[in-house]
Amino acid sequence: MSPQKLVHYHAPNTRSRTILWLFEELGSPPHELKVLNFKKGEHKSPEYLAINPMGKVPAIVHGQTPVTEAAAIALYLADLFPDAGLAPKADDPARGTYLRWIVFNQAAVEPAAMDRALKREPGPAASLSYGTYDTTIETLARALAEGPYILGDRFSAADVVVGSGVHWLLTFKLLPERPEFTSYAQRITSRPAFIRAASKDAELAKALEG
Ligand SMILES: N[C@@H](CCC(=O)N[C@@H](CS)C(=O)NCC(=O)O)C(=O)O
Repeated sequence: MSPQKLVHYHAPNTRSRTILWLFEELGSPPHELKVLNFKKGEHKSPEYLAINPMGKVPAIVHGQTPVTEAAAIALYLADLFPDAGLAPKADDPARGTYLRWIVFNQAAVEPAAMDRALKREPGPAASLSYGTYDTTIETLARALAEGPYILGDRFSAADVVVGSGVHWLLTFKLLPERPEFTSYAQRITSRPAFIRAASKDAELAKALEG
């Protein structure tokens, strides 16, 4: 357990829910949750921009160190709390697969799905980090085909990152309803930690509205 103060900057119904879920999977280690009210522009305040100049959530601050980007935060926290067993160690043969799909989610799946959603002309496949939407989706489907998790029987923080993405993209119909995705999403969203995080996020959203 880390003796340094840990703060999670969050806003409901955003990518920050990935980190809310991760904290639940980690067994809720001591940390402070700071909820930013987007409607009031709290994510663009000078104080918050000093933490994340992008004015986006999620972010964490551990001691004096800010960490932004959901995937980097997930990697950081899973390593910080090794007892939860969500991160293969550096000398574990599963580490490469773990890192690979977390980064693939951010570098290929997210931009491919966004270009598709916004009907943007993606440009030449050879220059794009994701190549083509179809190759990206096929590659992701293969990574999930064997299952039940990205590392086989072993649930890891990679499933929190990739699972959040798959769930979100299926919800917005940005992924085809292939069994590789739908059955994975079903497994992921029925986890008690996922359900706790979703209900906590809904409560936070309600509190902000009220
Ligand atoms: N690349 C970032 C993206 C974070 C992001 O786009 N967050 C959105 C919510 S889902 C946000 O904070 N939007 C507020 C804004 O940009 O004004 C990550 O993966 O953490």
